[in-house]
Amino acid sequence: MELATKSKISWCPGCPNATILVAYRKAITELCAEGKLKIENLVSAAGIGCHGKITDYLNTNTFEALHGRVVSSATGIKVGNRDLEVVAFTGDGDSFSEGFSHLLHAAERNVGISVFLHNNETFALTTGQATFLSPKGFKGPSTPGGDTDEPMNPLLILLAMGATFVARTYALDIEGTKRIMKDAMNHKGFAFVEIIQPCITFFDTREHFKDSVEWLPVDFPRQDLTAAMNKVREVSEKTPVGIFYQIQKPTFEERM
Ligand SMILES: Cc1ncc(C[n+]2csc(CCOP(=O)(O)OP(=O)(O)O)c2C)c(N)n1
Repeated sequence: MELATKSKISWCPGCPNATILVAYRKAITELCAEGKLKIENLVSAAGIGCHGKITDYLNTNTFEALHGRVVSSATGIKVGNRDLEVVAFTGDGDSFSEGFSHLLHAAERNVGISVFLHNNETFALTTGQATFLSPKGFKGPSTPGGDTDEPMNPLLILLAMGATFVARTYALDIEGTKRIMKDAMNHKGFAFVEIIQPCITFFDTREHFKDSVEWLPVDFPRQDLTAAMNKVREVSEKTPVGIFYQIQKPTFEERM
């Protein structure tokens, strides 16, 4: 199965968007080999931004949405044909600044799609402005004196909205990212994965994350909402990755 296209990769050399692409291609290949996915049933959708170029490099069905509208577009695709496996790639600007309400309502309704957030904590394609996920003090063209806001906590918000699968991974850990992507795509219901994706040009956090990322213990109580909320709120030197929460509930398309 050839998942590459003829398009020339135009991300900055070394950009972790490319490792997300590799992890996703591996996830698709393995899911197809395991008989859990038919390639003709897969739709890879993306929003606008550097992350959105991923659809150019994927020989699957693809959909490029307007800025901030990938989750609502993916919802429409899923509701239109429930046999499809729909994956929505988004950026922190794309879903937490521009298209926030669409994301919240899809989680609340438990739409059966997977949302993969490339969290580089900045609007990268437009040269590094602050988003609502940028840390306090973040300096960029829109905040030359430093962002005065505290960042939102994306996983806490998704847990509060009722997402039935909530996970985090690190883009430069290709095997770990692939594993989480497969689990998300196998999940029946709304799966949200924050992928920490350092922007090597406008906000290079690789030094910080290379030592701080730490997998959750295997016995982490995944069905305990309070435990998940406490874990994603923890402030420490370490950044926990793994599946924080997973439960089963009727999906939006089932209830329709
Ligand atoms: C409605 C609308 N507003 C603004 C823009 C300009 N714009 C294009 S890409 C982009 C930044 C995207 O940032 P993010 O979603 O975080 O993705 P990244 O580039 O970091 O992957 C913006 C603001 C647009 N295309 N459409």
